[in-house]
Amino acid sequence: MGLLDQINNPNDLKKIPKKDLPRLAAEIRETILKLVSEKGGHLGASLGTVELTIALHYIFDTPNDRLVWDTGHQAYPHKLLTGRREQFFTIRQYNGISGFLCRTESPYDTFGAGHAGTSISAALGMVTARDQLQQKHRVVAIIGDGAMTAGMANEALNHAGGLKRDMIVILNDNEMSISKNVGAFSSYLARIITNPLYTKVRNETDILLKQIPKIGDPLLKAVKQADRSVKGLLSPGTLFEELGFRYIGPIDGHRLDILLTTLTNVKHLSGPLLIHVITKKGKGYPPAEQDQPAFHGTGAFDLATGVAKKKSATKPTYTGVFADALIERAGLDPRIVAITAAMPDGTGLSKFAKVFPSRFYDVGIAEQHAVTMAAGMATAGLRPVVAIYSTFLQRAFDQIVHDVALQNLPVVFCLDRAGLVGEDGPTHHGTLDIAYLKGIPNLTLMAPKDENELTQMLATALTLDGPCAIRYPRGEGVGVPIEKPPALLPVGEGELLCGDLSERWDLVFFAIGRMVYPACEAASILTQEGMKVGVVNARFAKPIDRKLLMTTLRNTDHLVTVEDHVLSGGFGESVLSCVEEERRKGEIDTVNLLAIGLPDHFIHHGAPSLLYKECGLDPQSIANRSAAFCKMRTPVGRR
Ligand SMILES: Cc1ncc(C[n+]2csc(CCOP(=O)(O)OP(=O)(O)O)c2C)c(N)n1
Repeated sequence: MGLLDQINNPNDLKKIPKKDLPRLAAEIRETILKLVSEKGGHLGASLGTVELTIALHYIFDTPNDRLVWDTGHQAYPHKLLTGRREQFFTIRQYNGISGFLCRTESPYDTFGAGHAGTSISAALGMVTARDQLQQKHRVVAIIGDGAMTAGMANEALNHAGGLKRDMIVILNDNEMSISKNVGAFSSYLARIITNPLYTKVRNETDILLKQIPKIGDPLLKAVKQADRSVKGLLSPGTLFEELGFRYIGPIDGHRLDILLTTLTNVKHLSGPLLIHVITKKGKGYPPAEQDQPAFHGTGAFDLATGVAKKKSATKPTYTGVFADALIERAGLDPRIVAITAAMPDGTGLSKFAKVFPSRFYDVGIAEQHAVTMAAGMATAGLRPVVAIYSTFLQRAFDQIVHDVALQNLPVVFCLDRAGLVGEDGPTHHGTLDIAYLKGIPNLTLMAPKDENELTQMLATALTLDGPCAIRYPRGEGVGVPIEKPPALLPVGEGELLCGDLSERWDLVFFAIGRMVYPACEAASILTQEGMKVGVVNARFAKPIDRKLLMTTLRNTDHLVTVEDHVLSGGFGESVLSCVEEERRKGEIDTVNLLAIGLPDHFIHHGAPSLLYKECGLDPQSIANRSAAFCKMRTPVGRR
């Protein structure tokens, strides 16, 4: 029986002698590697936090002491040590445990996460609650150097340094975001790590720190004072200390002895502490250490070689098509620049960066800044394209409204991963963007039915004088040929895909984006059952093609909208309100309208096909619901 098999909770962990903990670390790594190589998942960050996680649960009294993990993708070792060993192999799968942190999953997951940069704010909230309720426990935020580039992490540091409450921030510094970390803060951390003089002082300070419980506070203060002044001389700066944190480190995050000693010694210190821990992404698995971006999140791979198992894609991905189309546009228009918020690979922009390095900006995990920076660029004559996943753009809502749309600036937002994304689950589904964007004046909102239309939409967006957003799904496109050059689309016009306007239909599908093809399939199922069905590709969620809507409504009594977005505030609601306005004007009679889309609850994780089926968005379900709707709403005499 291995050591890991004996651990059902952190109390079991504490029974393991310290000398055996490196063996436990090896077992945890082996288990994570087995899981991710077979099923895919987040690998690199979790391999990097193995020793840190063991040390934290070993020294702190979790869950009474609160560990607040940032982002959550590095928490596989935490899951293994906190009672989820047996479900571990279900991670990210339908009905399995989450790949991120989830309060409903375990009391050890003190705060849900998936988006980066939240941990210090959440931990500070817990600290203030603890103090107000006169409780006694430690609160520890664990945040990566990438997540530290997020605006809110800095807002929280600023607040915490000012409040001076007892809290610990562990900066898990592996010099990587998903790609290489960017920015001045990252360079600052790199200077701390690489300064040999400073490292020497740090080792001496470690020895002093070991004595801390015995020497008491006055001497500690003196030691820290001395340490601070020496650091001031030798290190590039004392940023954290100036912000009100005691800075401890940098320490080797793979040395359990150092981690255990440091955590034991600092556990009882008061005030805000920042422990700078150096780790390696992918630690212990050479392919992941060597290609850190590829093994951040990965599909199944061959453990011996690190080579991906996935059958190579047969169709181009939306991401890839977007990148190629943008490169082509940028070749024609030198004003075009591209911005990503720490997702150069995920958005496809790393390809753009290779072709146009001086026109590419990775701003770090700083979506708000990305949007306002784009607004500034647009005021000065550039044509910025901001590529941010639908879910992460939620952060920058006010910047889109206040800095871009209100000034009617020509910024193009490319929202990859719109709709249900699958295994990453509710933190990552892009199912709210139509709702948060459609109410913004001046903004045009499109969603392509396939990858060719994506290229047309991008080309069209870049001709507009105001802001525009294009939402498109994760993964492979439909496999249609891509026309070159892409045709420009008339703004606000959809297209009638099937159905003859000279005859009457039993129903018309008004579908948008990725749901257009499933609606066509549903239409052919119903046609085989003898119904007459029209299908419209709406293309625009804003403005809605009212003319086409009215034309089609003159041909039918039944309209069914289909979208991969929440119904509340979605495309169907916009269509409904157009129909209602026209009805009030007397333009049309009463229409039976059914909106098919996502329900008003958060959708869990799992393969996209399973999730879409569960939500009734597969072709057969769309057909069944629509047929039942028509039957129910058709007067008996006309059935
Ligand atoms: C708001 C937001 N933007 C982008 C992402 C995508 N993302 C997930 S992990 C990650 C990098 C995090 O880097 P770091 O905090 O250093 O953790 P590491 O993976 O290096 O351990 C990014 C950009 C996200 N989760 N949240």
